[in-house]
Amino acid sequence: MHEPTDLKFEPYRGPAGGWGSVHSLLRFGTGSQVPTVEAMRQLARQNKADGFMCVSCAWAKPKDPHAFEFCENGAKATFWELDQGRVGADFFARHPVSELLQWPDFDLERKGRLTEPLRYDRDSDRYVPIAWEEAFATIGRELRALDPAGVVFYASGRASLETSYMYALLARLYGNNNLPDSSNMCHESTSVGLPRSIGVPVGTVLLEDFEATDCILSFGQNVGTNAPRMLHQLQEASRRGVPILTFNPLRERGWERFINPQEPVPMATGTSTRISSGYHQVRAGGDLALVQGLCKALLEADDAAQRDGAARVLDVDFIAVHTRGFEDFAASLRATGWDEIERESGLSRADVEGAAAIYAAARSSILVYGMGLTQHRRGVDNVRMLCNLMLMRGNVGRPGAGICPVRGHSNVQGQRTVGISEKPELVPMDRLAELYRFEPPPSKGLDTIGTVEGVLDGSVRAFIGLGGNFVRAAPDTRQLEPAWKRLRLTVQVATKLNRSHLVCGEVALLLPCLGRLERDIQAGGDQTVTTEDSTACIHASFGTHEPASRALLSEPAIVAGIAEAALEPRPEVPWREWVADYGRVRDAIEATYPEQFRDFNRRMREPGGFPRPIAARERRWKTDSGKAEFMVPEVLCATGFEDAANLLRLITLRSNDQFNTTIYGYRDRFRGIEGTRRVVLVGERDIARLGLRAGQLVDLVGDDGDGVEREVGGLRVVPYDVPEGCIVGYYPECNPLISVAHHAIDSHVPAGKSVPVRIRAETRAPVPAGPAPV
Ligand SMILES: Nc1nc2c(c(=O)[nH]1)N[C@H]1C(S)=C(S)[C@@H](COP(=O)(O)OP(=O)(O)OC[C@H]3O[C@@H](n4cnc5c(=O)[nH]c(N)nc54)[C@H](O)[C@@H]3O)O[C@H]1N2
Ligand SMILES: Nc1nc2c(c(=O)[nH]1)N[C@H]1C(S)=C(S)[C@@H](COP(=O)(O)OP(=O)(O)OC[C@H]3O[C@@H](n4cnc5c(=O)[nH]c(N)nc54)[C@H](O)[C@@H]3O)O[C@H]1N2
Ligand SMILES: [Mo]
Repeated sequence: MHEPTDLKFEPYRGPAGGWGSVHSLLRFGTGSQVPTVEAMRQLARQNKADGFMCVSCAWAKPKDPHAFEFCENGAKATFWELDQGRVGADFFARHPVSELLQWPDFDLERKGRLTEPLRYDRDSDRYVPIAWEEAFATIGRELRALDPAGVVFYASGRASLETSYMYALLARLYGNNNLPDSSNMCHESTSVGLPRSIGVPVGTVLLEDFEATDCILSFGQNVGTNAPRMLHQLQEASRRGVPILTFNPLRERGWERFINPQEPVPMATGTSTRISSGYHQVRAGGDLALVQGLCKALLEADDAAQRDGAARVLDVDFIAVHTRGFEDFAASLRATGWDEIERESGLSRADVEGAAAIYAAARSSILVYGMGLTQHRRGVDNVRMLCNLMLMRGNVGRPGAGICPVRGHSNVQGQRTVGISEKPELVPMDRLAELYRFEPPPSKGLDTIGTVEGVLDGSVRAFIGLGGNFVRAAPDTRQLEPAWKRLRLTVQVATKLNRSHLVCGEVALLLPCLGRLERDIQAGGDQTVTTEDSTACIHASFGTHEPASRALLSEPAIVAGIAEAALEPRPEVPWREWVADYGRVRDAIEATYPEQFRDFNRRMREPGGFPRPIAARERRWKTDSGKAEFMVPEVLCATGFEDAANLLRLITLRSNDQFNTTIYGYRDRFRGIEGTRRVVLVGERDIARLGLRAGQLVDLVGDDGDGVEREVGGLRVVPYDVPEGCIVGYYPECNPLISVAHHAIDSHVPAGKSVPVRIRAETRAPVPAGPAPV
């Protein structure tokens, strides 16, 4: 299996949605992912109160869903899980692991669903079957022999609240808080930044706020690909005449135009709705300067209003009653020159002032943002700057207003809510101690960066993965893989085969689980699970599809199996009863978090989900000072490195044909790139300046100054509309370029949106075979 390298590039002229998305779905998966009658039946249940919650993104699910409440990518995720292909012992008998390591990500997952528990047999270099009981006994034996400090329990954001609660408890009973999750690579800058500014780790916006808002600001999020159902709220707002301002280095099609595939007239006539009314191509890492500029323009407009006796631009009452630190922030705004703002943001003063005037004219504004802000060296500051902008006009804690981080995995926010966290202070340890009569481990656990460092230096000895593709999603892939093979134990709980499963520790187990769409029957009958969306609403999810194999266990059953094998039994923790009836796990969650999950088993069935109480929504500020806090930025560049001649800021991002490391195909429709993912997008001026030509093969070379050689070779240059000095490549192919040390301050999110690299015009890469990191 080889990675395709033939590039077809043709700028896409269509809108997001429309027939393009219908065609894309119809041509999806030429093999075993073809939509069947059963797949269509499942799609009709997607994101409905009596159906299942999409396994793709975490966007909110409305109370009154459309007939088809899914998007192109949500449907792809559904088909992907309903895959009719099967990967069992016979597959591995044909393909040794060393061969599979040469396969691209696409071909690994495309083979279908994993069907039986497997263990790696080093002599034959193959995965071979193992009975569940023996698998659990092996894990139990290994865990009992290891020092808990060196064992990591990773979770990838898809597992239910029930599974997550049990998993976090397993780690703590075992003796550590080593509970990193995908959030550590994702919105952790949010989880660290928002509490400092507004006292809560999650967004304050509900779906209904979109109906009441007067202005929407978007920063660093690609709605058309990564949260397409939000386009319904955006389209409705745009039709009401609500200004939508987008700040993004790339012109992402979803923020430009949309045709709702569920509306017959626009579909027939091809009339799209304009989404953004203003589009500003900020430099990668330029948002601190940009937002400083927006805030400065507000302050100057407020000065003018005071001079003229006009209505104030700042919400002075809100600032006085609810915030702290405004004077210092205002002083920093006055001290910052427009020349610096223009240079760092790459935008003109007139553009920034124009955008600020639109924001100032709106009564209530919503701000949405994504990875373009969190995955920078100054990612936490980025998030706090966005809060500054909202606080100046009192845009937190009232209808139609608020801050809205767009979460990634479908239950990533929920996993944190029920205890998957390396930070003990975020978990009600007293409650856990009381309920389960043990002493929870007091010290901070390993996050993703800590885990990578620990694997590299040998202090981490075992890795349990509840889903995900850690080795591929993490930074510094090329250093990580050889070190990973020295782990004593690797356990991967998964639905489909990926590269992380092939980088095996001395003892390696691959445990296949039920997917969320599948019927889950336990001793107590049919089971339901729950998830939390980006707006902190909790939903029930029922699987009805026939499981991919009879040998699959549910995730709660696997967690319980490991727990029973690795821990001393204690009557307070009824693992078996929990597995028999997940309602009992929900009772335990409610007992642990009584305010958040009051009456959980009943309310989980409410259409649209039930909202958890979020203090900032009610203008209660759970910060140290009891007020919302303005932050004074220390620097105005988020990259963490100095500009230098020919040093470029590499943005690593997703195509329209992938879900994280799951590659659905080689077609990034909205960007017009087809046939290969081995590309680098470069602006025309940089192409000329660096003496490159379109279609040329080049290498990217990391420039971290730590002496480690980092390169990704054989990428084709695609001329693309990006700001000067910024280039774009795909995640995860470019991850070998990211040094593990290049992460956000405090939140430790790998800084994948401004990676310092150079382009080497003479490629040294042979025609690439296999995925980038080998
Ligand atoms: N179909 C699909 N859906 C997904 C996913 C998927 O892979 N596929 N992944 C899920 C997950 S886990 C997550 S976290 C989300 C990710 O969803 P997004 O947050 O949209 O993540 P990215 O694709 O990485 O795109 C980041 C966006 O930020 C912009 N950007 C980059 N650097 C900067 C910057 O410095 N400033 C600004 N203002 N913008 C910048 C990029 O141009 C891009 O539009 O989506 C979730 N949903
Ligand atoms: N350079 C760069 N790196 C990045 C990013 C970036 O933008 N740039 N984004 C980061 C972000 S935002 C994230 S969230 C991480 C994602 O990192 P991860 O969450 O670790 O990776 P995924 O690709 O989402 O994991 C996919 C695998 O999950 C398994 N899986 C799917 N469904 C289930 C299920 O129901 N149960 C179980 N047990 N397993 C299942 C399948 O085996 C599949 O192969 O990557 C991060 N890495
Ligand atoms: Mo994510």
